[in-house]
Amino acid sequence: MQKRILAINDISCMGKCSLTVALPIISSVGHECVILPTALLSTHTAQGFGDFVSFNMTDQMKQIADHFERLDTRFDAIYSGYIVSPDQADYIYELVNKLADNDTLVVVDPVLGDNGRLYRGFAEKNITAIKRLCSVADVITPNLTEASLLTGIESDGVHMTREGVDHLLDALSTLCKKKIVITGIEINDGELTTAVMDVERGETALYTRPKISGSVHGSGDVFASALTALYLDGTSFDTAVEKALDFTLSAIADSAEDDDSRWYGVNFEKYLSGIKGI
Ligand code: PXL
Repeated sequence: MQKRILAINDISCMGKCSLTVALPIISSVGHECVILPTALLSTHTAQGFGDFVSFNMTDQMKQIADHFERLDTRFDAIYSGYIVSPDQADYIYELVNKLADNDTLVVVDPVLGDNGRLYRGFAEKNITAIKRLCSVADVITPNLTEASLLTGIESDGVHMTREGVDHLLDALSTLCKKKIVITGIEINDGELTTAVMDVERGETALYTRPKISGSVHGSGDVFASALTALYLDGTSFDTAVEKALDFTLSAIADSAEDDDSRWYGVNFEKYLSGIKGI
């Protein structure tokens, strides 16, 4: 039977991220992607596109989700990303509790910032609300900046020692008691590491690849969408992490040759057909 993922994220009309990335990636793995938009924006809020317009969709979300509840639709996974306000995060927390059963995979990408800084429009209250949401997740996927914001452990959002990474994972394991994936850590110069902790098993693994270029916007959304879809496909978690990583890195390598992609997003499209690997 085809699996169904509920993706709770914004629609940034231009600047590939959030739902415009989640939909094609989840579909390519073979799952149905049902969407619940948190906001409608002209572009993402990071630099590069100047003043954007943004429409908060919390009221519409509630009406849409009420309809889903009336239909009694079952979701194999719920995957959340960009959340506009603390109130919206609290609503999503309640919704996850209502819609998820014991077998529903809950993935929370705690989208808060990058390169050591909070995204525009976010403050301490957003961090507190996202922390609460992390407690209902089976998997959380912060980048290094987000891991620091969630734990209060300082970093520049790029560099961290090996011991520092262990410390961060331990601190995050008090927020999410299942699986933690921290992306984009430069432990050694010229390399980027993804750190994974299976809290229940007490196991940690690091996946290190050469650093390709400066950051390309939307990379985190590409990775989290691929990881959610691949893990739901039945692969082991470790394999899903590696496949999602290599898919994302192929797309980033492609983007590195394209000057526009810093803000227009990751060129993932031509890699979709190979997303499951061999
Ligand atoms: O890629 C994360 C993201 C998602 N959605 C919006 C954003 C960002 C990061 O800047 O602005 C609207």
